[in-house]
Amino acid sequence: MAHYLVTGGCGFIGSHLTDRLLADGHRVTILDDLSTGRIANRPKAARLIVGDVADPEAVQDAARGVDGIFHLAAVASVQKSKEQWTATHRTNQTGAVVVFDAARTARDGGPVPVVYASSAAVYGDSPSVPLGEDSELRPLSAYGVDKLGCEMHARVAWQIHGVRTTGFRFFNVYGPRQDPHSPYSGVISIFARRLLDGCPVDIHGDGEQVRDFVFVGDVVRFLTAAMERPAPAAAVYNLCTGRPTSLLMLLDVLEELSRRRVPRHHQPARAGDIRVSIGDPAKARAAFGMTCRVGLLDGLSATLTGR
Ligand code: NAD
Ligand code: UD2
Repeated sequence: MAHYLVTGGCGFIGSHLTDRLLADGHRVTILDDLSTGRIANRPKAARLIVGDVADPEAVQDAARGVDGIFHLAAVASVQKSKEQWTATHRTNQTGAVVVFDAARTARDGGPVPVVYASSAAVYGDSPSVPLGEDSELRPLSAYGVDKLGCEMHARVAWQIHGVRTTGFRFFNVYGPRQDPHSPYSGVISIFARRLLDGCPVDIHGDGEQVRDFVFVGDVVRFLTAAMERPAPAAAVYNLCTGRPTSLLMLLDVLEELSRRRVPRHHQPARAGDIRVSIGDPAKARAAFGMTCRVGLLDGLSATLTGR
């Protein structure tokens, strides 16, 4: 059994990943500053170090002796990267460099593999549909640029320092435990909570923007598979379903599932918002021999019931 470091392990995706790793019999150390993550998300069996992923000493200490690192700590909000440009850059890009650097000497002075979260935001307003890994990269936000920077530094980690890295461009991940109370959280968690509370929802723009929603359990399956079979070079894969859902369609389905209707308030579109984001899952399917298997109806039901 292995010992893994999970940065951001008290967050939405990181806590699901930690659950899986522990269930598989591994040891887990979490490094998290609890900025958006919650102690309550941490499985008791995981060791928690409260610290900043952009602090080299904290990360080196946390990584000492581990067999691999899952790097998920980040400011996950596109909107926040607009409001707090410098601070999010420090976490999102410097944090990744610090992690790759620590991975160089983590075990017996030698390198350990890193599996890390990139994002579909690297494509920005790329005109390709669906988006393949070779599509043009035209990030529209500081968040997207920083995630692209992570991928570039991952190449350095491999080519210069021999650290094997696998990056996943997550599309829009959803599921239980995604914080419904923060305006910076994912749209599904916000809409689901509002419906259950009978409150109006805000739709930014006309609601015809399209996303590729991925259930968190599927994300965890790809992350663990990548750690078991680390990529030989600094490979990057889409983590997506290939299925488009507009915001208005999403609301219709949520209303049907919850048997509730709420008023829809249209707000101005967010600056830097991507219009159409649909990924091509073919490269990841070929590499890992699997696909995202949770459909939107099942995933939304699980989200609404919190399971
Ligand atoms: P989240 O906010 O729930 O989790 C992020 C975690 O990182 C939190 O626990 C937070 O406290 C921690 N963190 C933030 N800044 C930190 C710092 N400076 N030092 C240490 N810990 C810090 O978000 P999430 O949705 O679970 O996102 C996980 C990863 O996936 C992020 O890298 C995010 O950019 C990426 N991602 C998420 C989505 C999505 O749809 N949720 C899509 C694409 C990429
Ligand atoms: C998500 C991820 C981000 C990133 C990207 C990948 C979150 C919080 N962000 O960004 O980490 O990697 O996917 O492409 O998970 N919206 C509303 N009303 C609301 C909230 C959102 O209309 O109350 C709209 C928003 O303007 C956008 C869409 O819903 O058009 C999705 O927004 P989001 O914040 O869930 O995710 P996104 O795609 O900006």
